[in-house]
Amino acid sequence: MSMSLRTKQHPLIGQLADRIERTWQEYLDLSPYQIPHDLGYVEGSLEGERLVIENKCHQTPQFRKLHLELAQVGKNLDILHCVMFPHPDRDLPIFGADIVCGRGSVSAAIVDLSPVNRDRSLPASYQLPLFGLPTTSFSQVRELPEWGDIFSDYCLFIRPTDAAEEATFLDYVISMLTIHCQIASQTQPTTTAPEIANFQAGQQYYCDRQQQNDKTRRVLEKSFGVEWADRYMTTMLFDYAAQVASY
Ligand code: BLA
Repeated sequence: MSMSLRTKQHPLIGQLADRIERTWQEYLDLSPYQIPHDLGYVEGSLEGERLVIENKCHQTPQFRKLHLELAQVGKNLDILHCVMFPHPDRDLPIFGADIVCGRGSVSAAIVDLSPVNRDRSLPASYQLPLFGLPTTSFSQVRELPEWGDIFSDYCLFIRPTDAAEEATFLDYVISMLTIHCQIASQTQPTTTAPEIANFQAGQQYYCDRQQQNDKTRRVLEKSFGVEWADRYMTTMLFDYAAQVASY
């Protein structure tokens, strides 16, 4: 399960990518997910620096798509992006994480379990385990952007300032991911159409909001152009199941 970029990136990215994959393997029953044929590995350099993207995806009985992406812009910008989209017939939040490193230091590290049901609350089964997460303290907590109303109270958005804070962030991500995988693997599908429509609408809202992240869009546009960036954001990064899948 090795990806070639990770050895060239900021060490926090390689460490998190390895631990995410190990956690998935430990708790979930992974099978292959078909990435659109031209989007697994992409390279571009239109007007800016060279952008290299490596994607890896899986699916499981609970998740429509587990997506881990590593990207590198020139020599100076390293990115890890991870999103777990549940099948829309499960009352499961969306796990998402993003790390952006510029010139050797991490500028943004974010993780969340974002609720998708109508009242935007996490399922009851998550409350106690998440409440039990160790409390963290970081010297630079960042303010969420305007489109960030999708994130839960457990969202962590920081700029780690030293190795100890990086390690604390890493542990928090993996604790949250482990809770999610454990609960998800015991969750049964819902069969009522209104509930499925509710979860689907929540996932769509999440994707619509994430597509408003201009910082991501601009990086992609600079190397691949406006149209390609839009297609990538809507089909690879934040696509939602348009119909109830037949599985
Ligand atoms: C911020 N995302 C950013 C930034 C860049 C990217 C350059 C600005 C860094 C900073 O403010 O310090 C770029 N992120 C990318 C690119 C990809 C990517 C190019 O994933 C993929 C190819 N973003 C996500 C997910 C979350 C997320 C899953 O993809 C959260 C779960 C959040 N990224 C996120 C947030 C910001 C950010 C909240 C800060 C936005 C802001 O401050 O305006």
